[in-house]
Amino acid sequence: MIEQKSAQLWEQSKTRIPGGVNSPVRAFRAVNRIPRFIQRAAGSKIYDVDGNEYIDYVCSWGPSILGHAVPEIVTAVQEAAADGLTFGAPTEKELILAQLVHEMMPVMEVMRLVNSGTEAVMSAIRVARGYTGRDLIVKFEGCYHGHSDGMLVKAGSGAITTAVPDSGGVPEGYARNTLVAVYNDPSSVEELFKLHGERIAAVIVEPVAANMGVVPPAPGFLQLLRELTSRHGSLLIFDEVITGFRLAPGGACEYFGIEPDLVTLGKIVGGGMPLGAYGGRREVMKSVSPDGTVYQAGTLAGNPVATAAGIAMLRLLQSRKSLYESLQRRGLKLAEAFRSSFGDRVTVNQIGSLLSVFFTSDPVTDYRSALKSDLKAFSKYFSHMLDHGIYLAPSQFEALFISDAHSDEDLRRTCEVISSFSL
Ligand code: HOZ
Repeated sequence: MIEQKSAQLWEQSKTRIPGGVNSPVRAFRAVNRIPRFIQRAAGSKIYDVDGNEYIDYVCSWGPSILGHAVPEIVTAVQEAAADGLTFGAPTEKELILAQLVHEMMPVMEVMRLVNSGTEAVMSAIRVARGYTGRDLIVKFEGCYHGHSDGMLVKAGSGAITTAVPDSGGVPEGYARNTLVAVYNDPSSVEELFKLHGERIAAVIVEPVAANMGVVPPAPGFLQLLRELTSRHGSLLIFDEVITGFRLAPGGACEYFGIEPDLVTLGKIVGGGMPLGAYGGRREVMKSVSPDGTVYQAGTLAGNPVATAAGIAMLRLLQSRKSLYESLQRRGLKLAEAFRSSFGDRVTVNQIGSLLSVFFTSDPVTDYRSALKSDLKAFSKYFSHMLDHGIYLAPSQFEALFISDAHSDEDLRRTCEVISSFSL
């Protein structure tokens, strides 16, 4: 496979951009390969600058659930752009998008549009603190909630991949307000509430952890979080940056039948454009300025082009009634292919259109069990897939995303490449 242009661009980019990339995992460091510089994408395929075609299972880390360059979304973007790129003033589109989000996720009674998942989480946490008058936040080892200071404590995603789960540059004072529990371990959360219950503003969780690889919640775990937070007057925040509109039209809230107090959304709510949102119970969101004292603002918040893409995306999702069953069918098919080809050398976690193959025979239920994976084996598998035209996240600790654009032929080819791999 030719990778000459990617290699050149990467070398040049390293002189101006740390690691040559604008987000660490993209450097392919964990898999020791040259990152692909992407030229364009369409449907299920992504094309690099050397002219290679790949079946893409990164899907821009989630939002391309309908595939790339969906005509309705592209047209919405073009039309909105022709009317002006940014106003720093309210538009009707923001209201339409907020109403659509509420229809699909009723728990989002009131919401703010922001620019990314990181911003959504940072703001939701501030609201939780402002509303409760408390400082402490509980997060889970290996869960990733963007790169704001307080969330880079035992963080997942690129933070595990690059071996800095506790980032440099985070003042100890910030980190001290973040308590860390073990995903899927009720006693670890109960213990924190026993010790600090009256000081905990919120528990934030990825309802399906997808940044230590995919780790679904054990039965009853999310219910326990709901029950404990309610009992102690703390808020429950679902970080649905990955699960929102992906697991079900109403995300994990609908899938698991749980109503958190606040929800955070990222990329997918903007149809793949830079947009995020946070929101939830009206009473809690009353804390946000100018109605309340919690300050959060931004010229690009609710940007008209991103909002137009979000509206187009959510309308499409609403119109495709069998989308989620069909994504689940494809998820099961790939999971089965991995299990039958790799046997008990791997553990495959799959839920709907999210999947991870862990190179360990033990069950993966939390951060520590995910860390038992054989990273050399992962790297070999990644290279095999890449060299055969299958584009996967370059880290053991990320998800494989399936989209509606993945055709039967794409799946057949993917299964063929999987079965030709030997460790
Ligand atoms: N941390 C992101 C995935 N969970 C990676 C984002 C990117 O590189 O675009």
